[in-house]
Amino acid sequence: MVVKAVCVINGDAKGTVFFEQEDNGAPVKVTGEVTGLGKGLHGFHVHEFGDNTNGCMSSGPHFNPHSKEHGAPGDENRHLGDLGNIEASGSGPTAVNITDSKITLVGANSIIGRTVVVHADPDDLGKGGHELSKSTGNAGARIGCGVIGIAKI
Ligand SMILES: [Cu+2]
Ligand SMILES: [Zn+2]
Repeated sequence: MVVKAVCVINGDAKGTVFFEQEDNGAPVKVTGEVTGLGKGLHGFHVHEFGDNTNGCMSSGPHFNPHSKEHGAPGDENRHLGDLGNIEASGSGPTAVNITDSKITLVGANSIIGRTVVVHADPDDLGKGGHELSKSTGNAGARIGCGVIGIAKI
C-alpha cells in the first residue's frame, strides 16, 4: 500500500515537500520545491521532534533512533534524518528530488510527525573536520522548517 506524507516549510525558506513510499521497506521518494535559498548547497534533514513551538529550534537534533554519527545519505553510519543537501541555483525555486532507502513512512521509526529543516549552509556530510561535523554537518542556521504530516492521497 502506498503511503504519502507532506511537509509545508516556512521561514526565510519556504516550500512544499512530498514523501511517497510504495511498500514498507521500499525507498522513499522525496520531491518538491523550496524558495528563498541563496545560491549553493543547503543542509536538508529530518529532525527528531514535530515541535515548532519555538520555531525550528524546537525540532531538536537530527532524527537518530539508532545512535549513529552524522553522515552522508549513502553512508551506513548516518542519522536516519540525514538527507544531505539541496542545491540552489541562485535563481528560481530549488527542486527537491531525493530517493532514500533509510527513512520510512511506516512503523516505529516513521518520519511522519517529525520536522524537515532546511539550513543556511552546506552540510559537510560528517567530513568537514569541524567540531560539529559529526553531529550536524556544521550546516548552520535553521532557515526553514515544517512538520511532516499524513497526506491526502
Ligand atoms: Cu538539520
Ligand atoms: Zn545528522
